[in-house]
Amino acid sequence: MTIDIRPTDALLVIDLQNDFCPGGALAVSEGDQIVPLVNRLAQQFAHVILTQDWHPTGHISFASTHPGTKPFASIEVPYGPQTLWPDHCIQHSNGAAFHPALDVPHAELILRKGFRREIDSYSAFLENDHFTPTGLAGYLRERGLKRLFLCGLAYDYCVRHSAIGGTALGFECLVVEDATRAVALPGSIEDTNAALAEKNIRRISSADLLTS
Ligand code: VGL
Ligand code: ZN
Repeated sequence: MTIDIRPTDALLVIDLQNDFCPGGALAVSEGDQIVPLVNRLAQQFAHVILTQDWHPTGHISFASTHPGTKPFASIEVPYGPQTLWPDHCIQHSNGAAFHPALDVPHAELILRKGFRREIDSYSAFLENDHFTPTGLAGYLRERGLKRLFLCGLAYDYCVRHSAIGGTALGFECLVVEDATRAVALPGSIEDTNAALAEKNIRRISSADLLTS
């Protein structure tokens, strides 16, 4: 079904960065394949916001920070469980840069997240301590932006938690499923589908937004 884009809608492009694409430190299978589609989607929106995973060295989410651990394991940190990752999206590195083919010159905000060494942030709204806001909700409210279409990487981590976090703060969030790709750890896609369904967050297709 076709969804009409309103002046108070925004496209939220999550973490379309080199490290999440093939060849990157935390490569998501086919992560790069969504770039042309994201570019086309962005052309439909007056308002586009990009997020950028932006970690310092020694970040709490890096397995390398915790001797004796391996990437993709889970550990307990002061705010609860935290999945460990390979070092990725280090501030100012090429891996943290947006995919070179991402072409959204009219993007209005680049929101960096995960920049505190002691707290990871999957959600574009709330860091993983479930307490520290990123400021995005205030930005959207001040700008009168109410409905968000989410795309980017990764479906089962930052897209998932951003959609759920935005919904909890009163924004209507829809996930443009074919404009995402997943890390796909065991069960993570199924968990994400269930978590989105529980919050009544719709998964739509880019075809619902692209009329031509
Ligand atoms: C992400 C794992 C670690 C994401 C970021 O963008 O989905 N996943 N950092
Ligand atoms: Zn990260």
